Amino acid sequence: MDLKSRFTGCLIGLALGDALGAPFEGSPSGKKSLQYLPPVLHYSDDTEMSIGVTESLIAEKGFNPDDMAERFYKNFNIRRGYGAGTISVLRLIKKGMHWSEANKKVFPQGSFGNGAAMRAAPIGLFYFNDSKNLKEVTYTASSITHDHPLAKEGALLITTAVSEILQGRTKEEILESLLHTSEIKEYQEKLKTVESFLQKDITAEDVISALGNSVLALESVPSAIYAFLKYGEDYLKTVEFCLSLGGDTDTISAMAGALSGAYVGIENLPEEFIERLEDKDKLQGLSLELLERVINP
Ligand code: RVK
Ligand code: MG
Repeated sequence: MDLKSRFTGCLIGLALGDALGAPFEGSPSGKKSLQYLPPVLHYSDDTEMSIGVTESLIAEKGFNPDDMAERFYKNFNIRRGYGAGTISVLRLIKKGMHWSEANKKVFPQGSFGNGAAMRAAPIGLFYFNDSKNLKEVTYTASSITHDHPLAKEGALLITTAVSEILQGRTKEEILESLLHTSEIKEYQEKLKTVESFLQKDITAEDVISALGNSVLALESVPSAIYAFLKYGEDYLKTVEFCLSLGGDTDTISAMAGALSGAYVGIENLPEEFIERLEDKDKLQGLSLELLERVINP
């Protein structure tokens, strides 16, 4: 599959997962109907911040944390449903405080919310062939708002998965690589649970109790990875499983949707929903510009 299809599939897959999940945020577990959604599918903070990450990588021809931080607050629209900690950090940065100071003002050890992992996929795209920079950039880009190791590690799992997908790896190889990536015990244990869940018949309730469905990185990134590894060759099935978890549905399905979208390519995403996705042309354009920067640095 060509890189164009994977880059676009990843960014549109993220935004569509976010937009399909947003109406069900905070819901209880159980199957959700996609029949009665509004005509335009609006995305949330997950996509708004992913746009900031992508625009920054394009404009700076690579990673510049100060530029990325500036784009985060310039793009910031409070109606998109940001986490409380991130709202405060972005406001401090806007007032002129450097991000490396602002990121410790709300939570002294940094946030361990999933707000860094939800926007990390474009970093995985940009550095898919550059494992040396992938880790460092993922950590620092996370730190802008989420300085806690659990938040940074969650983001690294997402960028690593994206880069493995772009390299054409099988799902078995991707899981193997993730098991080696994680240096944090809590993530290692959850990924081993993911591995064992893939061998059995597992319900949404099992995933919620063992892996989680909350706004915390440790309680959502492993669930998104499970959804991708279980259902990833079928984008809509992947998203529908994420929605059935309830809780932080938009972010879990944004993360799993980015992975599935990169895996199957844009041609295999559901057209009837993409047509209704807010800013779909802008997102497609950004993904192609990002690829152009990778090919012609
Ligand atoms: C609603 C104690 C901490 C913590 C720490 C808790 C949006 C806080 C997005 C915090 C995302 C929340 C989702 C989320 C998350 C984090 N000590 N508690 N060190 N670190 N928490 O505010 O950008 O959906 O209760 O940084 O990660 O779409 O408010 O937000 O799905 O986790 O919220 O962490 O977004 P934040 P975020
Ligand atoms: Mg959101």
